[in-house]
This record gives sequence, structure tokens and C-alpha cells, in this order.
Amino acid sequence: MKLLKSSHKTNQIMNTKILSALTATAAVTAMLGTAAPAHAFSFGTSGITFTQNTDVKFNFKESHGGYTSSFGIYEVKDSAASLVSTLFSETKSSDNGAQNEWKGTLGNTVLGSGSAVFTFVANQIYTLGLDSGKNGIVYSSSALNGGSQQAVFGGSELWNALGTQTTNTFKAAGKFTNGIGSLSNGGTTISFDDRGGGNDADFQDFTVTAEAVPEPMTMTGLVLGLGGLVAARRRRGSKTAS
Ligand SMILES: [Ca+2]
Ligand SMILES: [Ca+2]
Repeated sequence: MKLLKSSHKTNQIMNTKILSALTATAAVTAMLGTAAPAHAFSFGTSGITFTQNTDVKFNFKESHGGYTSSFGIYEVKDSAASLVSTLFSETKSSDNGAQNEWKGTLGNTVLGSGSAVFTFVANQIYTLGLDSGKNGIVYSSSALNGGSQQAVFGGSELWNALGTQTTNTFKAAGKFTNGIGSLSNGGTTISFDDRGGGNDADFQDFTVTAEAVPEPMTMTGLVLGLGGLVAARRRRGSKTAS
């Protein structure tokens, strides 16, 4: 009788320990989850670099350029960009010619799902690029365009600002140079000016969104942690029984 009571007490203590360990694991998980934006050392017109391997999901929104363009990821070495992966390619310049400022939409100019995930390798320097064939390539990293800004980065406020203008110079472009904050928080809008129209700086020639994919490592860590706790509990349990 006495032995049973004490054993019950031990179990209670053990459960409390497990509970606090779980709470700690959850806290760490939450911290890792919210710390994700810190992995983006840079994601904007000054360049793209992550401090950890990072998956980013890109979605094609629409185009307003008169060219048949393709959007891709480039690696930068010694100030030279080389194509690593083409994510979206237009099959024609627009849905319906010059109508609605050469508007191109998913299913018409860009086929397929319009979504692609790219893994940025830690500590490598990247840029996004828009290849408009004979018109050449413009990069999201201004330095690769001789210092000229050809892309804008920003959260929903950028998407809204772009929506209010169609053909004119986008005068607020200089305010939208950094997409780190929105990358893990609702998604970053990235929109290019392809230098057509006498480099009209309308910044609506090709628009995509980018969102960091939540790290599966965090979930794996949680599952491993839980597994370890259950195993430890079993070991302790069998010890008590023997
Ligand atoms: Ca333009
Ligand atoms: Ca345009």
C-alpha cells in the first residue's frame, strides 16, 4: 500500500517534468518559427543572401511588358550573374496584344501552376532576373544594372501602390527596396521594370510574390523531442516495474 502511493507520487513528478520539457520544446519551436526572417541576411535591391538554406515559394502574378519574358534565379560570383533556374516563362508577350498595357496572366502567357519553390543555399549570393530576349536581362540587384533600380520589393503596401498606377513612372520605387520583413509575413511582392518603353520605370512589366516556406526542420525537431521523451518515459517506466 505504501509502495503504491509512493509510486503514484513518482509518476506525478515525472508527468510534471515531461510537461515542462514539452512546454520548453514548444517555446523553442515558437522561437525558431518567429526567428525565420533573420535567416534572410538580404532580400532586396542590394542582393539576396540567406544565412541558412531557405526554401522560398514564388508565385507569378501578372505581366505588363511587351516582350516574351522569363523570370529566374541567378547566382552572383565576381559581380557576374549566371542563371541557376528559370521559374516562369511567358509563351507569348501578352494575353491580347497591347490591350490593357500588354497584360499577361496565368494560363495565358505563363502556363502551368504559376508556383515554384527554390532553395537558396546558405551564404551564396543570388539575384532575381527578368530576361526579355532581345531587350536583355534586368536584375533585382541594382548593382548588376550599373546601379539602376529595375525591381521593387515590398509587402502588401507595394501591391496596393502598384495597383493604383498602370502606365506611368512609379515614383515611389525608391521606397521599395527591401523585402525581408514581408518574406515570412504575408509574402513579398517583387515587380520589375524591363527597360522597355525608353526605360519608363513603370515597374509593372513582370510581377511575382515570394514567401519563405516554414522550416520542416522545426517540426522534425519537435517530433524527435517528443519521441525522445516518450522513450525516456518508457525506460523509466520499465525500470520502476523491474
Ligand atoms: Ca517598363
Ligand atoms: Ca510596362
